[in-house]
Amino acid sequence: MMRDSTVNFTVLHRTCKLLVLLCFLHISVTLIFYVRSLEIPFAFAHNRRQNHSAKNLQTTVKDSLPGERNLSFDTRTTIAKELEKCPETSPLLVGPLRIEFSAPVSLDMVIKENPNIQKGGRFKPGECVALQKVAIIIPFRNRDEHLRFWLYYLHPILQRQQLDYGVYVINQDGEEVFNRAKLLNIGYAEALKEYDYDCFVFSDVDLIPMDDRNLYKCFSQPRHLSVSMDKFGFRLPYNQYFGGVSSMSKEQFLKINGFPNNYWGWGGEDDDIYNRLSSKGMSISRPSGAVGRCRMIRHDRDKKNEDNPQRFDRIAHTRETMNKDGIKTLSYKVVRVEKEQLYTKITVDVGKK
Ligand code: UDH
Ligand code: NGS
Repeated sequence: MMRDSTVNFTVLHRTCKLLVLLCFLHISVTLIFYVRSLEIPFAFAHNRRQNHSAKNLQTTVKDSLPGERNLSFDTRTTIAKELEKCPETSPLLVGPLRIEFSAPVSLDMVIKENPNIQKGGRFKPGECVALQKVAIIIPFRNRDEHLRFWLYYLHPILQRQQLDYGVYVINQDGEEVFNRAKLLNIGYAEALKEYDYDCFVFSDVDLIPMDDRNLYKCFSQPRHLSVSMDKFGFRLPYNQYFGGVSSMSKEQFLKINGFPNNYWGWGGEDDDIYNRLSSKGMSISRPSGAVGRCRMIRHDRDKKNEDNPQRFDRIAHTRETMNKDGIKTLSYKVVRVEKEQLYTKITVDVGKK
């Protein structure tokens, strides 16, 4: 009897041990599966975050993840590369514009109304990759009031045109005779030091387009943009007129050796540029008279910009002089570079007559 109960006890003991072992095994397996089940959603979350970032690259900088808003201009450039190209015709254009100069404008006001302009007067669209990189070059001296109007009207227009652009005000230092064409050459050279521009718009500071369909970009031929000015009764003063606002690709500009450096004072330099273009077999592209309407801000004659008495003789010899005088022989000194919010001001010593 005693032996039987001992045997039973031993069997029971073994069975219990087996059960405990089984329980332990079960718990271990359950634990392993539990831990793995925790890793699965983690892995999903990880993948989803990556997809989300990729999607952002394809949409706009404005849709960026928190923390991306403070990206530098260069980082935003990298992101923009993933966007689609902008359309040939921007959907943001509105057509004819009301332009008036009766009430003065302040720079603070222009800055507030154009929050997407980057320091130095740089902009690129957030929704697509601009078709051209455009440097806008303004020859300048003592025309601050005109510059404020120009910035006030042009920044919104250029943004609606979906351009990747920068505004460069080339300020002639000192009191010597003004040299518009040389300042434009300097603007070309200085802008290229900063960014890989492929198009250059040369604009007087006192000319404002009256229609945003007048595109400040480059075309297959050099472009004349200020074709229909109020002061000329909204028509060209003469067929070869190339003054005011014009645009040229880098290639077109280099083909004519840039602009002349030796037109001191008023007049003729734009005719010389026209002669250069036609001598190289290029024609002038223009918007229609309606789209090309523009207003000039009335002003008194500037000091140190009197009529250049040599201009008629110079324009009679463009073909002979253009290879010796131009961007290849440009010489000047940069006095100061100021990165304002709405433009880059480059003060230069152009030398004297
Ligand atoms: N500019 C300045 N400061 C000057 C002179 C010229 O900023 O002291 C710039 C400015 O961008 C201006 C451009 O150069 O828009 C052309 O100047 P301009 O004097 O040649 O042309 P604008 O149409 O005045 O402004 C024309 C004066 C009328 C001359 C008539 C001659 N018979
Ligand atoms: C021509 C000038 C151009 C000038 C144009 C318009 O006569 O440089 O008038 O001038 N050519 C010569 O003098 C050789 S404007 O009325 O805008 O002052 O751009």
